[in-house]
Amino acid sequence: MSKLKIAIQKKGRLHESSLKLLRTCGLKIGNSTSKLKTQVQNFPLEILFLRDDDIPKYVQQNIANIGIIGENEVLENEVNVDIALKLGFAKCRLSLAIPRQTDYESISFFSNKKIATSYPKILARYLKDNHLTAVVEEISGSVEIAPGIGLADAICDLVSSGSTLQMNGLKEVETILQSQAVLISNIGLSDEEVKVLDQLKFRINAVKAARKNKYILLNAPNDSINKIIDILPGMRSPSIIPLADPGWSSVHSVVNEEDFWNVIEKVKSLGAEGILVSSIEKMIV
Ligand code: PRT
Ligand code: ZN
Repeated sequence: MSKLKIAIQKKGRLHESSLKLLRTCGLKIGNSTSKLKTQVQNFPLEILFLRDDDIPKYVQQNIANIGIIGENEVLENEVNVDIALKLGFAKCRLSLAIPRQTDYESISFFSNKKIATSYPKILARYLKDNHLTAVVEEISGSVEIAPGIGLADAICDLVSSGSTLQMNGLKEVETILQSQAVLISNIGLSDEEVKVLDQLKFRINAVKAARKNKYILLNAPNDSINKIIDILPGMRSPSIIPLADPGWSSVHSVVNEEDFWNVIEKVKSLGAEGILVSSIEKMIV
């Protein structure tokens, strides 16, 4: 079977979560991740540890066949790679922010203003799409201090909690794009390589589905079972097992985390008791 090379960030925000995802997929990865590369012992994969800025380019050139990277880097680097999967972590947005005291009415505020950013290409495209002319000042880091030191009128930077903006006296006024970690792949992989990629995607999807769902077990009076089944659809339908106590059954199902509290309240009001909830490690749908 052919082996794939995957590039992940050497250190930084994506490093730990990328390794954790691969390990949760059952991949045995040694602890010496300070090296440039390491072999996965039980899956045809070699891991390369790189600066995140270099990953899109390396995947485009097929030096690494696949990679894990923020969507923002894929868009900024304007590379031709496939986005194989969205991974659901490192969620953030690229936004425009201005000093807190400055009045803001509409995007035309930015006309002829100076905007500091590490994302000059995405920003230039956004300005063009909105028919605005502004000066883009490219800086490689600490973008949030630019207005305070008089370098720019505004910034365009990644935001997650918003506390960096707040600490620097800035307010977010426009969102340019939403981003999260993605699995990217070279567009010319061989059939054999695509097979390995598909196996990896299958495992990642199982991990993602498991993270979003909880396993729920409860006891319910038989006369409300039908209503409970409607609330707890499960993967196909819930399992109903009679209890030794006549008139009662045990219900096993899967609930989406987003509906979780809502579902619990409803089943409780229908007489459910002894509700147990546990996390799911893998979920193959
Ligand atoms: O060294 P290397 O070049 O590999 O790493 P890097 O320093 O360029 O990247 P790194 O590790 O900081 O971020 C890697 C990726 O994480 C980014 O490309 C994004 O896809 C993703 N990500 C998610 C973020 C954030 N959230 C984030 N909040 N990247 C950066 N930030 C920064 C932001 O630039 C700002 O300075 O965090 C600050 C804002 O955070 P809040 O929580 O205060 O709003
Ligand atoms: Zn970087």
